Amino acid sequence: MRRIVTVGAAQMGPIHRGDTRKDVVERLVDLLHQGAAHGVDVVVYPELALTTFFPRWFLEHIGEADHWYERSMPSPDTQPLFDEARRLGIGFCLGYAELTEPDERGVVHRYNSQVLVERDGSIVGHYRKIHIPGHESHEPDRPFQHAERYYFEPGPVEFGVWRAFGGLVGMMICNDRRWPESYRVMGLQGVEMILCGYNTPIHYAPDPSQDVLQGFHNALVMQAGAYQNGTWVIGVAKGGVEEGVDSLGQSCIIAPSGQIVAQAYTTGDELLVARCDLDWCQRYKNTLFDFERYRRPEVYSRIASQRGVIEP
Ligand code: CDT
Repeated sequence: MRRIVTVGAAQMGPIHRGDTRKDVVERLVDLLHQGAAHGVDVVVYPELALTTFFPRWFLEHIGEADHWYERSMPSPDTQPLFDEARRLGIGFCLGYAELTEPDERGVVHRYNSQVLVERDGSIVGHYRKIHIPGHESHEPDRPFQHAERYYFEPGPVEFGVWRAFGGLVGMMICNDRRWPESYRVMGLQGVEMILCGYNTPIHYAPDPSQDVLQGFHNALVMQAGAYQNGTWVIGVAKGGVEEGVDSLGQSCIIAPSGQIVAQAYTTGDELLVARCDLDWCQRYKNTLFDFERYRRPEVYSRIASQRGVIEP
């Protein structure tokens, strides 16, 4: 019996500042219903799928941003999505801003998170974004901010892989997809499908020559990560012009061969569907990327011990 997982990549168009959670959850449920019509097993939503991409604004008092975060998952506003998904027998992966309870020192933590839910409604995994891009303080020369490093702490736990949908499923969020270590840490746990939501502004203020290459770089990193680890990669955007900022669409479903098997053709709410054969991963994991046979961890020590460049 081949292990086929039918995936719905639920790209979203813009979410504006005035949109309520109820408005947004209705859109998520609509995409879920589209998935049900295609017989999907799991629907993958973007990074920060419940709100506008608020790190584009810098609020002097971070507590004023708390309304953009969820204090629990499911939260009261997302419960209808959990209920409908369970009724339909469809799993999902949802990106959201997480505000924790105070820890033992009375400190709350803010993470850019994703939750993975099985077809029976149980939460199988929770991931907190590890690579946080952008800047920590207000940068007045930018046309818009990318203050993720102000709004989110980096996730403290390494990339995980969970048993779900009959296979081995991992998660990453947006900027994580640009780092080969993200894929490899999951590859070393046998990952067969990586779920990745993203918000990628077209304009990159530190080097605008990259603007025209956003789509190329998006595909480049995810195709390479899929191939080099013999895994499916599902990349799902929140695209389009949101509060005046244009963001990349081009959500895609990538096979373990590195080939794109489905790609969004709009920048709005759009569901891509693909039947993903998890057993196809073994063609790569057992041959060119047979890690046990060919990897040389004894000469890779810098990868895990050194952060920046040390020139010879
Ligand atoms: N959300 C996110 O991580 N976006 C980044 C934008 C580039 S860094 C300002 C990304 O890697 O797509």
